[in-house]
Amino acid sequence: MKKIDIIQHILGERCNNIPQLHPVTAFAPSNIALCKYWGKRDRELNLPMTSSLSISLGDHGTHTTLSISHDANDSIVLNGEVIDLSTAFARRVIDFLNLFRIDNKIFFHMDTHSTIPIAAGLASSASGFASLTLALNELFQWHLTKRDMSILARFGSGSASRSLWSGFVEWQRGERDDGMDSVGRPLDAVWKDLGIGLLIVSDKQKSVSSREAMARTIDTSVFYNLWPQKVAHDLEHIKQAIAEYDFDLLGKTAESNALAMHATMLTAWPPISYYLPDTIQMMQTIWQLRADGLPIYFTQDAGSNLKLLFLRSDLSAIKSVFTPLKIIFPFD
Ligand code: 2P0
Repeated sequence: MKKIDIIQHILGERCNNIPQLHPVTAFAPSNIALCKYWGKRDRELNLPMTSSLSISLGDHGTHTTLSISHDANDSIVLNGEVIDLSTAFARRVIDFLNLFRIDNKIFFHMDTHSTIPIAAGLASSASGFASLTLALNELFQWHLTKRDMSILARFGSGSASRSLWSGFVEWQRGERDDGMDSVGRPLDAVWKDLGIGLLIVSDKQKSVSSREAMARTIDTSVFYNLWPQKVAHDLEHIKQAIAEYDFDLLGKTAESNALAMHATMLTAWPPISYYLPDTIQMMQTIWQLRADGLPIYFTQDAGSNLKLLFLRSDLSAIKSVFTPLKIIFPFD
């Protein structure tokens, strides 16, 4: 199954819509998975092996302005800097835009700006491709539902399918080979006191992309077989925790899920580790604080930085231990 066939199916006659002449701007939030997406069942369509569940980061994310270019090529500006079109970042954006050119005659100018510090490892592809999809929807006046846009955003990056909504979002695995049922779905829940802290351990670029790490894990780790079982268990507990505002259940499940994901990578070959010595040090600090009675948990993605989970009532205690710390209350 090809992406272009799915796009034609979703857009129908709208494939030929003439783009607006003025620039359009769209915003999508970054998201942090509490139950991770780790592994694809279809690498062309970015279809996941399992469902996943995230929390969006309020007004922290990516603003993308898109217009039709008068030049005979695309141009990309990222956080005020013109990007060389031969870079991996530009190639990925251009490959995505290639899916939406009418008769290959249209070129785009994309100006994208992240409100999350790049060092946080969260200026990620998720909010980037979600905001680009929203901008395309506006530019071409497709009037798509968010559900359909989550399918298109997924073609840029799997986790982008969760960045179309605020709050808690489940990306449902789906069963179909064409992925028409592999979509984001917002949960009807507000948790005002839930806090997220971005703990920067290193701002260095990771050496293995998450895309490569997922593929290598599936291909070589004997532990990967256990991952779908782990996710099924964790998803159920995270949904229960959200429904009952049970912070300890939420934190425990999210932390354990992240550790299990990293365990599958450590047992891949060649092995993959996103841990730096300071990552381990911070984890031990968190475990000690918890043993001392402070309810604080972490999650970790495909990078060395940690994301803390805590309640608003513990904000000052947490700030006194971790500096500098970027604090976000996703429902404020
Ligand atoms: C997640 N990650 O659920 C997981 C946890 C990283 C670790 O989704 O290949 O950039 O573009 O579909 O979405 C990062 O992977 O990968 C990611 P592709 P993506 O947030």
